[in-house]
Amino acid sequence: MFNGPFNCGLFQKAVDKGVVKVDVRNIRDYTHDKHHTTDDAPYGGGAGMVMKPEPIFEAVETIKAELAQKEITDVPVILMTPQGQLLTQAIAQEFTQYNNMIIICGQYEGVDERVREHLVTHEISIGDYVLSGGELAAMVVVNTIVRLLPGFLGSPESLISESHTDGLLEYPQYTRPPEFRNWAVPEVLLSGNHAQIAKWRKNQSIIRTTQRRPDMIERES
Ligand code: 6GU
Repeated sequence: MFNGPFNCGLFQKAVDKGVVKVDVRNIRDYTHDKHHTTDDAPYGGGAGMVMKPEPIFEAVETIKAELAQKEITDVPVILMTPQGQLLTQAIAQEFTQYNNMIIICGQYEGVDERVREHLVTHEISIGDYVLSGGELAAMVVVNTIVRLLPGFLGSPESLISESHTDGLLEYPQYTRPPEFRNWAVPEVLLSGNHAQIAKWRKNQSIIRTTQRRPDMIERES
């Protein structure tokens, strides 16, 4: 499941350049019964299954021990869950401070509460909707953080003006040709007047954000 997003395009390049290293583990490898059981019925009854604590603790503790051999300690342990803190650009930026992180992909039905209480340091959700498992969400989190790391982008300046970085959506972008099917590129962009262009772009960002995401304008003021 992780092969697509981590093994193509810019992300693959980042892996090749050593910007990031991803190590995917299968929780089933940390079970000891014949059926590699990772979940069980909830105490108290109810629908669905709950992920058992033992394989998750064993997996995370094994990884922590491997890292400790390399003198890496205090690694954050993130649980992907729809009950977590909502991922934002600011949170992604905060996570760039860590050189290592362990991410647990929970299943929607949930993980045993003792995992949250005694193993996990952060809980993250990627939005107010429900995925069948935390894997896709984990890939979103990793991608969002890793593209901010030095060496990921060819021109890191692209990070400055993009949507959500300064609390506004990005301005409209155009490239050649100057006229396509009678639709012209705004004059100002061809003017070479950089002050005017900057002013136009800022204005467009504000208009766009007001129209599409009034909640973002309110949050800023
Ligand atoms: Cl982190 N997990 C699941 N299962 N669903 C989600 C989510 C995470 N974030 C949004 N929906």
